[in-house]
Amino acid sequence: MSATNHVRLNDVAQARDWIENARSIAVLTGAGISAESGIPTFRGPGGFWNNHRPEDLATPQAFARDPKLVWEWYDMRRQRVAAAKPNAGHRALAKLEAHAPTFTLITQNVDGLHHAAGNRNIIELHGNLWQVRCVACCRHEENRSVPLAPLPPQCACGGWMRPAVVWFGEAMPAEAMWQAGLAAEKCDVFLVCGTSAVVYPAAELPGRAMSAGARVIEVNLEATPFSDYAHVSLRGKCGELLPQIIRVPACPEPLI
Ligand code: BJW
Ligand code: ZN
Repeated sequence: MSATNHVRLNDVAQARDWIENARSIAVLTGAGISAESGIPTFRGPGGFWNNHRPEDLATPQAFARDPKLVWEWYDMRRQRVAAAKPNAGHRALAKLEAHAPTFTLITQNVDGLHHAAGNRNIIELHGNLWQVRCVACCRHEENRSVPLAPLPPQCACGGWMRPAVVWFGEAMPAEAMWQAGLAAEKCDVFLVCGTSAVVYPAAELPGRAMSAGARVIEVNLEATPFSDYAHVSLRGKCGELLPQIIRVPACPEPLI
């Protein structure tokens, strides 16, 4: 039995109805939405890399201890993402932005696949894989594509460069977090897609939206700590379910 068989048809219809009639929509995405593009999630099966848990590598302590090891993991991910394409889940969200009166996409992902799919109003809570930053005093930051050899890459000042992403224990980007909170509290539908909802402060956004009166719809292969609270929790793949609940009219052909 496929995971989508657990979805109740009337829940899909309810989610679709709320989305179609929403004036303001906010979406929170996590690694699960990119799984169908071939990008491994953090905590699911296949989440280990060379016997390391990703959570143990995404820390400033791990980088201070062994920058080469941390960079090898990021280099592998950068190469995979460079070869990846947005999937049906990403595309459905891009279509939704094009039709929703007000739309904000809040992502924990660093892979840039929402941009590639065509979304524009995106808040990247945990940074971006392509930005790198010097850890020495100069703090120089730049955009670097693959390949990055030799690892770890160095700044012109001689310091190590690190990925400009948010690791555990590091402060969140204040403006991005502020905008995300605002979008959560102002929307009438909040969609939570492919996140285990265990990493804070991103994980508190669905609750904030709900407290402010939004309908909250979760789409995930598995139950999460938030599933029991969501107004509708759909169990299945983002690439299959998002196109079902996002049924916006096709763009008319341009008249020439
Ligand atoms: C599918 C699917 C398909 C699969 N379709 N679904 C409150 C309580 C407890 C702890 C804390 C707290 N507040 C803060 C903390 C500490 C910590 C934290 O949250 N720890 C918890 C883990 C316990 N948070 C922090 O440290 C944050 N910083 C902070 O709070 O700073 C405070 C501060 C203030 C002032 C000064 C200093 C500090 C920072 C968190 C940063 C997280 N960073 C990472 C790495 C980013 C860079 C990188 O990518 O390398 O972000 S960790 C990692 O987890 C990554 C992800 O964005 C994040 C979330 O993971 P996600 O996306 O949910 O993925 P998975 O794998 O967990 O789940 C995938 C889901 O998809 C699963 O549910 C599957 O079922 C599903 N799925 N295929 C649909 N096809
Ligand atoms: Zn430098």
